[in-house]
Amino acid sequence: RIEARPTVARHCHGASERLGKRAMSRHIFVLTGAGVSAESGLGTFRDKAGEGIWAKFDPMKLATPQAFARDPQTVLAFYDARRRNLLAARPNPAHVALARLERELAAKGDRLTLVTQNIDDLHERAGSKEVVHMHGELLKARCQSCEAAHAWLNDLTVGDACPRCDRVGALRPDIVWFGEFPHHLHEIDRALRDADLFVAIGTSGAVYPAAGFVAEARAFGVPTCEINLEAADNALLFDDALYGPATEIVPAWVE
Ligand code: BV8
Repeated sequence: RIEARPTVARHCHGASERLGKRAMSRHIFVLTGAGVSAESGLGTFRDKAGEGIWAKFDPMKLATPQAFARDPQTVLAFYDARRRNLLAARPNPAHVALARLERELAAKGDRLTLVTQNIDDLHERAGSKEVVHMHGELLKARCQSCEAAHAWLNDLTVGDACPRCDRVGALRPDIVWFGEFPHHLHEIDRALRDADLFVAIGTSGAVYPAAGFVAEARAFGVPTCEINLEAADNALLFDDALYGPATEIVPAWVE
């Protein structure tokens, strides 16, 4: 476990400690990745041991619109398995701590912007009220005919009809695949500009545009902190870092 680098350990101050110092209202921007849900058993995509999801499955064969057009059944089976895994999973102390941070900031007239790359609902189940899912949601299906999004907890099959327009065969997972535009980028950009602190938690910094948010924050003069199990691909762009398992580091940081 690498302790925070002493030279720049100023920015990963505990969130509440920052509140103590606040001269004006505080706005903390948190970006989470698969690492925040790893200890809930959901698995990550890339890890140094090469055990991640994308080590077992080829994302270009499962997480692109072309893959879905070519072989929808295989893509749907991949997401059905992950949906069943998610429904059996529980939020972990890192999710709970971030939900608490949202409440504590709001109670003082301050603000947490929580943007997640994750398609799970563990932030919501832990009590977070405002979650920006930039890569979509595993528990939703979207109709490619009428564009309606529907809560979807069961397996999704090609023959399912859209509950709104009844069109058969038009439903897809409401997930942003590689090559597709992530959701809410304007809202994210505005929040990044306005933030007093940018914190990335449990993300490898391998996927854009999310991996570029830290550079944007720096360009806006926002202090940046990485909370991760190990240094991300873009670790050098962070002013400060705290390393260790999210279920330990995040509750301590929120303290
Ligand atoms: C876009 C949903 C245009 C699916 C995901 C060629 C063709 C098309 C596009 C591209 C291309 N080449 C490059 C691109 C861009 C591409 C990209 O970045 N590719 C990478 C691979 C180079 N990006 C896109 O296609 C995006 N769209 O570019 O549109 C555009 C252009 C400009 C501006 C706007 C738009 C769309 C990307 C979204 C794809 N969908 N997810 C699904 O989930 O199945 S991405 C996928 O990676 C995951 O969903 C995940 O959200 C995301 C990022 O991964 P991480 O969350 O960081 O997870 P990872 O496993 O990598 O890391 C886990 C971290 O946790 C590690 O650091 C680990 O150490 C740590 N950890 C582990 N355990 C713990 C822990 N930390 C704490 N505690 C622990 N216990």
